Amino acid sequence: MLYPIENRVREVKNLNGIWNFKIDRNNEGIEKKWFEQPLKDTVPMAVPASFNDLFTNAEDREHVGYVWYEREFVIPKSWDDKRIVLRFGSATHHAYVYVDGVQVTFHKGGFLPFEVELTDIVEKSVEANHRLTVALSNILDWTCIPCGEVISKEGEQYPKGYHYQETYFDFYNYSGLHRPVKLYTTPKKYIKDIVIKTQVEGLQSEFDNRILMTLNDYQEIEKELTPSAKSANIYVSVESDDDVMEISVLDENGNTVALISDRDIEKQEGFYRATLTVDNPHLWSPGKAYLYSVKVGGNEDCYTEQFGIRDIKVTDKQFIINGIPFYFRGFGRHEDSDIHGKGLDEALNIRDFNLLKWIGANSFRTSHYPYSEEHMMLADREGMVVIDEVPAVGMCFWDGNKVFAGDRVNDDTLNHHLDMLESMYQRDKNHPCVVMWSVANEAATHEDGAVPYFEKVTSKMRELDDTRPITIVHTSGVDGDKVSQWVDVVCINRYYGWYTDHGHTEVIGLQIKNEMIKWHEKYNKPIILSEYGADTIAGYHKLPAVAFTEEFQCEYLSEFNKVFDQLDFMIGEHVWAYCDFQTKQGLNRVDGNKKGVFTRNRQPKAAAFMLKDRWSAR
Ligand code: GCB
Repeated sequence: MLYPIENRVREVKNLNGIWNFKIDRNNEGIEKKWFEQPLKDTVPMAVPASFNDLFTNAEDREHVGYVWYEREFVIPKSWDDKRIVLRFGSATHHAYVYVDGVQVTFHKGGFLPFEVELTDIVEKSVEANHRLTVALSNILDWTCIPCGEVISKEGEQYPKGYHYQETYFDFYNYSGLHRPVKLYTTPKKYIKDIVIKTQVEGLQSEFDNRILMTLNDYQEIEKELTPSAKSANIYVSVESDDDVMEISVLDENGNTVALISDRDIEKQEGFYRATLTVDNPHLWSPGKAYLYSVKVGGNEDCYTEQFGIRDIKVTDKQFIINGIPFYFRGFGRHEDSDIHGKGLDEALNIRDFNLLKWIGANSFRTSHYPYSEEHMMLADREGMVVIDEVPAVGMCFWDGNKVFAGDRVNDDTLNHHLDMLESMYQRDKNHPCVVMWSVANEAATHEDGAVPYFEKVTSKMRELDDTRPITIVHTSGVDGDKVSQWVDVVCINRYYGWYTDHGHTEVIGLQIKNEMIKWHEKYNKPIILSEYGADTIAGYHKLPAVAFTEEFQCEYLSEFNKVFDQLDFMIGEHVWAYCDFQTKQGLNRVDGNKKGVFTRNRQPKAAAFMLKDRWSAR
């Protein structure tokens, strides 16, 4: 799916701003056809934003079910001959969309974009002004990802109608129109999609296969080797109902470095293919981004898509980017901030990337859902390596109850999961920052029912993309896990000394080392510790350290880090978490999860300086 861009034949109109908003307290609006008339008794609401933290009362903040958004938009006369599309960056989680009282689309899945063509609808209307209404539900159940269920309780202990949204994941169920809403135009015959794959020839940064044990070893080769290659083949495949006349590759300065025109383009029923070659390409490398563009010129339409040239290989002990073994240092993160919730905040994103660079991080995982397109574009530009995760989270019970036995995760969940993989791939396929797909976080992969489920999930991901490795992020133990035969890299979340043997940092080294060795013996694949961390209250100090102090977080993380430096198959450390974030209320959550190395307001705790010291190249 292409991102809306502006050029001489395409226009974009932003529908962000203040919309009318109404909470559907009895979840009756759809039945009563609220969409047919302008909404009554509305309050102002910001888009993009989560609606939750903008309210001052619990009833509105915690509303379970539908909320309604409404605004007007105008189609300028100059758009008369254009194809007009309405596009949502995301709507969390399920949305019915109406224009002038008529349903134009429905979308399920809160973290990926969707769009609908409006040309016919607006053409039929004599008015320039149109009413856009969105009925948005934040209910999570077992037919969707993330999974959840609405719990109702009755009896004399509970007020009438008592219910709440239960989730089995650790972030607040922020809801709303979280990402930009846009109208855009294309010519009537238009370019539908562009897939760009690259193949690097003659890598010259091949390293000498010495054993890489410590983070320092990786930093040495990072300094020694400059990624370079003799040439690169760029395979471009375009889906279009406009005739494609020219496909070219532009460098960062806009110079054409390869071009194929009409008669050399392979054509087959709406699909156009070309292979272009770039000599001595600038490679897209971690921390050293270089972005080329493919420009597709049609008879009527034109689209320019950025991409990077880079090579990825995975061995039994290494993750190799452009011939150079790569060590993931960084975080699991969240799109989360005060007031905005999960709403896109471009200023916050810039601060985040500046902090990631300051601390010496080279990568992050989009735990636990694909982040905004604007976020991914920044990662491309900043050379930040990304593990892109589908919103498959909340598929595990900690009390021994089964999730994959049939009555919870079911065929609908699976189908939705497969749809979301496809939609994530379609959105992010051309981003060089994405080096690996994560198809789930902490699912109960020790259950028998998880086996057929993840066989389908992993093969779908491979069918979609034959260029990137895949992973599943585990909570299951090494003996129980039943699915890692299908992944390329084993990612494990571990909290030794926190959720087990709480406060005892002296057990961490032994426990993590023993376990990592067993995982590697079992699967012979490289391992990333994709989460480890301790809740830490900023400004809370104690000597000797106790849990929740800044000193404890430093000691805790260091115990893990020491072990990573002793195992040559460990290829990364992603601390949980980048910064503090909001969760549902819970006995072990004091206004959210405090495992951040930065506060929710993006200021450093002591561990940030400790990690900066470890991660920064010398
Ligand atoms: C995990 C989850 C993450 C939680 C974290 C924690 O394993 O993947 O979503 O926030 O643990 O802090 O408990």
